Amino acid sequence: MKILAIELHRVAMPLVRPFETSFGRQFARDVLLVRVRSSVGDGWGECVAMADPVYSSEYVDGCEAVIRTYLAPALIAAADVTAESVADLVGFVIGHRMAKAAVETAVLDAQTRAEGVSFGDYFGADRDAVDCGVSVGIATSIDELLTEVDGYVREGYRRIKLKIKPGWDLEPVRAVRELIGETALQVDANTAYTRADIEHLGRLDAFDLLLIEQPFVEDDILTHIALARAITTPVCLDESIVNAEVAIDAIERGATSIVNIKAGRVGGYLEAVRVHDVCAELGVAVWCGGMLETGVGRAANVALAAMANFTLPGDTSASSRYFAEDLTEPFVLVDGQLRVPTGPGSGVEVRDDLLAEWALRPPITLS
Ligand code: NPQ
Ligand code: MG
Repeated sequence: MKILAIELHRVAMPLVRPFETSFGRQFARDVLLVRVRSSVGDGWGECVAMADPVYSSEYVDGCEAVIRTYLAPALIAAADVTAESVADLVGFVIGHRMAKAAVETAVLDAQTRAEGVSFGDYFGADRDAVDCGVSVGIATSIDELLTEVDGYVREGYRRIKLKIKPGWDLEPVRAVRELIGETALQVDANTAYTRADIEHLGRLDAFDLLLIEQPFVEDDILTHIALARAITTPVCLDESIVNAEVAIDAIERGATSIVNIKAGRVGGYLEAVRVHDVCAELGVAVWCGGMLETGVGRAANVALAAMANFTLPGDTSASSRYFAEDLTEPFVLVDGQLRVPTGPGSGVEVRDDLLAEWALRPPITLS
């Protein structure tokens, strides 16, 4: 296809409740959406970067700058663009994987819509619905946490994930384990601990957790290896896994025995499929992470999570977990699952009324 123009839309999505992690509290999702206009039709991609560089080095204004200055001009100048060639066309830019992923996804959406192929078929999904978990933020009290978790269990979520940090770990985990009985439970530290905490984290072994996610800083594979050797709870990397080669390295060295896959973190859905494949070859189960996506990103995540080696419930929650109203038709939990869209491309349609209503500024058109 020929890329005719790339539009950057900036939307503020109000969250149904503030979401607190070890790196801060979010009240709204300030999201960048990319629309490509091409010779074969339009496509959408969602950028998962946050407003501020407090979770990843990438952030929304930075992603916009990289797309405007480098990625969009490279694609618009190319004689022919396919989803499979985007990574090479933008490969001269180092890093900026979240920005690249948003653009590649928009091209993939345009391409597969034109071909009448769904994302699920394109990725090689082997089921029509996926098991869903929910990520639960740090609360202001144990009582408040239990009320929130109880609501999710009643809604049917098949796994609970608690955000933890030093000072908010053993007690909330103990209380939630008591509340939910045998329901699957895991924790995510978002890099909040250090090597000195290994013995303390070993106390989580008492609570029969599915895994502990990213306890240490992302570049520090060695400390994750030390933890994995010291405790029985499986260690799972998120922020550290930036491509398939790093996944192989971390797995072979014993730093991670389960892998969280987020397409934005690895530079796009094509690389996410590669991470899935190498993990499958190495006998390592994967699950689909989440970044508070609108329906645009959620649709792609649900399709990815329907691949064979996604054997654990993902952070692919229903739209209602985050938003009273989604930018697309809402994803609704049915018996703890979300259905994989079957229409061409991502299979969802962006609501122009909400896109305009929640816009932070008029769209920027690059051509
Ligand atoms: C994680 N996601 O697994 C991330 C962290 C996270 C669902 O726990 C705005 C944008 C706010 C991205 C808060 C979940 C966010 C965000 C948390 C990502 O580590
Ligand atoms: Mg995580």
